[in-house]
Amino acid sequence: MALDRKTPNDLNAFWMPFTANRQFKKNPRMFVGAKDMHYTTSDGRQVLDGTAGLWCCNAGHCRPKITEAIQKQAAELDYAPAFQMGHPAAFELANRIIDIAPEGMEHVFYTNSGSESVETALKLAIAYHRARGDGARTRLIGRERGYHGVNFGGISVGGIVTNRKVFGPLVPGVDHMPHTHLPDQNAFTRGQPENGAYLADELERIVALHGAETIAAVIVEPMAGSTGVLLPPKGYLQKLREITKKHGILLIFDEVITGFGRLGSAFAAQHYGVTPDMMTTAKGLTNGVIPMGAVLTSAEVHDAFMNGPEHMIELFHGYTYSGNPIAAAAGIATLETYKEEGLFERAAELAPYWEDALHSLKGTRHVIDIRNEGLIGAVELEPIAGEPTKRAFSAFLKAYEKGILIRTTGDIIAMSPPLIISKEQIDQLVGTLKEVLETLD
Ligand code: PXG
Repeated sequence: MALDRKTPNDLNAFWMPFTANRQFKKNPRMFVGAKDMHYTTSDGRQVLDGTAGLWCCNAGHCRPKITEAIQKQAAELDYAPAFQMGHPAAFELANRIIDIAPEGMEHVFYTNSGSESVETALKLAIAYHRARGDGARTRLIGRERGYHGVNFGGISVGGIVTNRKVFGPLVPGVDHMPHTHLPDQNAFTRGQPENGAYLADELERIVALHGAETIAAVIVEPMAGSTGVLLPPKGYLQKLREITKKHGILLIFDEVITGFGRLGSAFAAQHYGVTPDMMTTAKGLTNGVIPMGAVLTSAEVHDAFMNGPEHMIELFHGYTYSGNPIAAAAGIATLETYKEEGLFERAAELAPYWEDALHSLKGTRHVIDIRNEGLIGAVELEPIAGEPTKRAFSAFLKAYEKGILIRTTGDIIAMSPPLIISKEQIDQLVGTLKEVLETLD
C-alpha cells in the first residue's frame, strides 16, 4: 500500500503521541535540524530550545562527541544479545553512572525509556520483598499529579486523571498521597516553598490504613515536572525518607527529568540531600539522542536477588535492548560531555540568574504563579473561563512563531533549557515570553 501513496509527506499514517493529531496535521510544525541551543524549522527558521527537546537534551543538540561515539559504535558492534551475553560499553557506562550517583546507589539495570524504568523499579520493589520472605508487601504508593510514564504500572501510581481514566482498572493495590502544590500559601516562591512538609505525614495515614506489612514501595518525583513543576516543600522529602525507612518501605525517586544535571547536581537526590533505595532515569542519560533508561538500586535491593544456584537467572525481567551497544556508547559520550564542560556546575551557577529572569515576569498579564528550581521554570497562567489549557497553548503557538520553544501542561508553561544556555539566551527566552503574554487574549 505504501507504494500507492500520492505524496511522500502524507501525514496520515503516523499517529502522533500526546499530540492533537487533527489540529497538528492541518498546520504542522516540523523540525529538520538542530545545533547546540537551536532547532531549524522546515521553513528555515531558528527556534531557541527552551525545553531541551522534551527535558532530555541537557548538553544541547548534535554535540560532536556524542554523534561520533554513536557512529563509531554502530560500525564496530551494532548489537549484542542482552541476555546471557555482554559487551564492554554497557559495563563501563554502569560504572560511570554509579560514579556520579549518590552514595548508596550501587547497581544499574538498563531499560529503554522512563516508562520502562518505572515498570522495572516497581517490579523490583515487589520482587525484592518476596525474595526476602516478605511477600505480602505488594502495595505501591504514588502521588496525585505524579507522572511516571505511560505503562500500566506507571499510570497506576501516577496521578494524572487523563492518563488513567480511559484505561480500565489498572494495577490493583495502589494508593496515592496528596500532591505538594499549595498555590494559596506558596505562590511566587523562589525555589523550594516553606509550607507543606506536613503533607508527607499523609503517608503515615496511608500506612495506618493498609498496614505497613502490605506496602512495597513509595514512588515520587523529587520535583514533579510534567504536571507543571511542583516543588517539594522544605523538609518534605526528608520526612518521606524517615517514614518509609521506619516502616520498611522502599523509596523510589523518579529522576527521569531531574537526573543528569537539571537541578545543578547530577541527581535531585544529591540536590535535596535525600537518598532513596532506587532511582529511575532516562532522558538526559544519552542526551535524548538514543532511547535508554536506567534504574539505579542500592546494594541491599540488588543483593536480595543474588541467592540460589549460580547457574540460575536471578531476575526474570529485561529488554531486548537493555544496555544496547549504541545507546551505551551514546551514554558514555554524554556523561563525558557533561563532565568535560562542567555542565552540572554550570546549571548550578546559572540558576540564580534564571530565577531572577523568570520572576521578572511577575505582574505580566495572565501570570498567577512562577516556580523555579535549578534550570527548570514554570509560569502559571490564569485559565480562560470555561476553556482550560487554551491560553497556555495559544502562548506556545505564538512563542513558536516568535522563535522560542516552550512546553505547556494545562495552563502552565514549563521551561527546561539545555544546560549550555547563555545569559543572553535566557534573556531572549524570558523576554519573548513576556511579549507573547502581554499580547495574548
Ligand atoms: N517519569 C517521569 C518523572 C517523567 O517525567 C517518564 C517517567 C516517562 O519517560 P518516557 O521516556 O517513557 O517518556 C517521564 C517523562 C513534559 C514531558 O513535557 C514529560 C515527559 C515526557 C514527555 C513530555 O512534561 N516525562
